[in-house]
Amino acid sequence: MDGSEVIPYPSHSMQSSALSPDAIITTTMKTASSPIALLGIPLDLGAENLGVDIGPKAFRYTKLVDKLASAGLNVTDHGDIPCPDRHTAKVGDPKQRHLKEILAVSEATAAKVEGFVRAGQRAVGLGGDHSVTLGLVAGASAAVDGDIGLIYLDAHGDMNTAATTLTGNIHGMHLASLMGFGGAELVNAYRPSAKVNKQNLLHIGGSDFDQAELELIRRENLSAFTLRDLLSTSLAPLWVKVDELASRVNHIWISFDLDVMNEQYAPGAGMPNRAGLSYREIAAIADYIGEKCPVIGVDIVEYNPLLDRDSRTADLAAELIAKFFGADYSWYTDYLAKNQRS
Ligand SMILES: [Mn+2]
Repeated sequence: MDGSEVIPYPSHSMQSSALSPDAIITTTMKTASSPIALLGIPLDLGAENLGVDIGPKAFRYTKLVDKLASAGLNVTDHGDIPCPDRHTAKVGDPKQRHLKEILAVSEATAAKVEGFVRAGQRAVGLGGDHSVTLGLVAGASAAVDGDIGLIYLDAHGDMNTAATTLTGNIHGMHLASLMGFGGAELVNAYRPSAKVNKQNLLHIGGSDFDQAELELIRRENLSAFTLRDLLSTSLAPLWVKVDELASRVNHIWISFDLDVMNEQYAPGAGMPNRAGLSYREIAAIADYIGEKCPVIGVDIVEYNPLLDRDSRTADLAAELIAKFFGADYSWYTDYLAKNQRS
């Protein structure tokens, strides 16, 4: 074999690369747009996983705002919504535990978020258990007259009602409430009626649905791209669903329960998950959403710092918030920022 037969190595490998030059340019040209208002909701009354109430404080200790700023995002921290302590709060209705307190926190949260969005800002909500999403989405929805899609990443359905719940914990019900299913108190939180049209939900990464949730999904023809769908088909069908949603609404809220991740990548979750998404899967999903969707707000919920290891979960959360907003923060961008010579 003589040298003339050698195939030039770089051109061949570049042509077969999945990431086209166009995609590379798009990725590096990401820039920040409207300012972002950050709000903590240190609520744990919707769940029974002790430790999620200190999530917002721990996110701040791990310099979340600085990380997002390094991604080019203009973030202002508006502090925390005051939340009652579980040791003094009364349970009330055992089928909707702490309903009264959760409604009060939801209304205060919604009023803040409605104000942020009406002022042209995007929002970040830090949980707290997942019931904080009730107020966050209610506020965003009010500001845009209900023209809102909801991309909901969670291992669970969160679509029980007081009639179907097995635990009485509201962090398993608020998604049903946001779409108008279930008891009047939760459905009518902040504003009367549903906050999100059921056709504008995209649930991603589910693996542990209750029977009543599966029945609701089938009966109402809700859109869910489950972990099994992902493993069966990979991500291309999800891109179609994301594109469809982005074409139907002018605003999208992203709700991210850390338990959608495999526990290797997010050990600090309220309910650590032995199944769940890998880092490369969520990085690709968040990147795609950030590129294609008009994201008006992001919540990161069920962060339990007591179970985190080396801030791995907090770092992942910062990276995903940046990606969902079309920016970039990662180990790699951090490395570049620290080693830039000019
Ligand atoms: Mn959840």
